[in-house]
Amino acid sequence: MARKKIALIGAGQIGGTLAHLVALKELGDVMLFDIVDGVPQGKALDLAQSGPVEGYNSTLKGTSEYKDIEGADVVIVTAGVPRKPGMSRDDLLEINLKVMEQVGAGIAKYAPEAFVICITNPLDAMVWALQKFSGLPTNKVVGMAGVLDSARFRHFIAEELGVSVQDVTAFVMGGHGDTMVPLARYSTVAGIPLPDMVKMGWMSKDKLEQIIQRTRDGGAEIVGLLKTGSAFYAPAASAIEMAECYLKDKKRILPCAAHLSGQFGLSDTYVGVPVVIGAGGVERIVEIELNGAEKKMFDASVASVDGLVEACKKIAPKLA
Ligand code: A3D
Repeated sequence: MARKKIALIGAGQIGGTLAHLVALKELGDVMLFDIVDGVPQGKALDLAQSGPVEGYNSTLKGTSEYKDIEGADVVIVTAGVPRKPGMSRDDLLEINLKVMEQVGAGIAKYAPEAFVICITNPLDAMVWALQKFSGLPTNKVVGMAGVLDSARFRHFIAEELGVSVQDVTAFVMGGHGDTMVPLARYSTVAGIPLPDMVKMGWMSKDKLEQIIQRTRDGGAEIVGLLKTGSAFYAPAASAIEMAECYLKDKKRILPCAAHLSGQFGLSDTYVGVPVVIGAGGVERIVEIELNGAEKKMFDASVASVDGLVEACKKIAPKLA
């Protein structure tokens, strides 16, 4: 059986980390693409040379030509610009929308059968635009944000309670921005919902609220520390988890920016919701019940994503 082919569009901080993880996990061969000639080739060569040490057999190549992504099984898109301190994700919209147009055309021409995971910010609007520009089926184009936001929430909870991150599950829905919706009720420690952990005296309600806010600000905290770019290790690990679910038909339930057509009362919208990922891409959307307060937060988050999508339509009228 031939190895799977994984195309990584964007060979920056996340792209390089993705390539390393694909090789370490032997998920397939890597084609690293970037418009800056030399960077994808150099990173691919460096990573290939760690193969003999790490003991992986993946082939890693770099390119600046779309034809080299031909036949990719999975495409992960990080092309564009990241945030600098003081910038919001939304400030990236105009530049990254143009990038999505080029990337969408490249995927449509050379990898129309691929499962596409978008990471470029502002995430929900960019994945919406990428699906339109590429014309791929909506179940094959998905955005990575919820896995990362949930991982941040899980890390903070585990650290606070002094328990393993493995025993903490967390749920973050909505758009990937300041309005994201961490759902304490659906987040658990060994199956015990967080509000019950508060009742059991493991954590104060105030501490839980602080952690929820720190999760919302999780990206900005790292941008502030790094000063030259944004987070890349955890974003890459999160996208790899999604790719692995698809390639291995795992049917795990992960929060992803998925296309909604009627679910949660929304249509033609990409926003973070729990989905089943398997060989069919996004196979099912899990329509969990939200209480009044959660619904209010989710609606506000959707409204902010809608605003960005409207801005995309103004910049690129063919998306309207
Ligand atoms: P960076 O290291 O700058 O890499 C981006 C790469 O894209 C660079 O190597 C560029 O040369 C390349 N690029 C620019 N334009 C094009 C183009 N037209 N075609 C192909 N390649 C191009 O950034 P990064 O890897 O740190 O971040 C990449 C993106 O992910 C940014 O938009 C971030 O904001 C975003 N991001 C999203 C999350 C989410 O959770 C959704 C988290 C972290 C970063």
